[in-house]
Amino acid sequence: MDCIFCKIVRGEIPSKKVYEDELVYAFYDINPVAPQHILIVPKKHIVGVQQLEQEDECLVGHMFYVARRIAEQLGLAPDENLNKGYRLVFNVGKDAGQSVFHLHLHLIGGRSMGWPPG
Ligand code: DGP
Repeated sequence: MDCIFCKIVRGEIPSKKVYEDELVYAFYDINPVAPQHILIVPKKHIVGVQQLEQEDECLVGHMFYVARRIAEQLGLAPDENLNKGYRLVFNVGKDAGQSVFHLHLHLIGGRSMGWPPG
C-alpha cells in the first residue's frame, strides 16, 4: 500500500522508534513542533478518526494508553500539582491540519503551550 506510515511501520522508510507492540508503532515526528513530538500510529491502516469503526474502539484506547506511558518515560507527565504536561492531538481532515491519511496521535511536549491552537 502506498501509505507513508504503513511504510514506516513495515520498516521500508527509516524512523526513530520510541515504542512498538503488536498493535501500534510510535516514532519521532520528522517535523517537530516542540522539543518532544512523537506520533503513535496503529499498524492497521485506518485513514483517520472519521473512518474509525466500532471494532477500533479498543485500538484507540490502546493508543492513548501507549501515549501516557511514553509521556511518563520522557518525563512529560504532570506532577502532583499538575505542573508540566503534554498535548495529545488527532487532526481530523485537511482543515484541521491532517496531512497524512493514516490515523496518528500526536504526543507533543517539552514546552508550555497556548490555547486555542491555530
Ligand atoms: P498531520 O499533519 O496531523 O497529518 O501529521 C502528520 C505528521 O507526520 C507531520 O507532523 C509530519 C509527520 N511526517 C510526515 N512524513 C513523515 C515521515 O516520513 N517521517 C516522520 N518521522 N514523520 C513524518
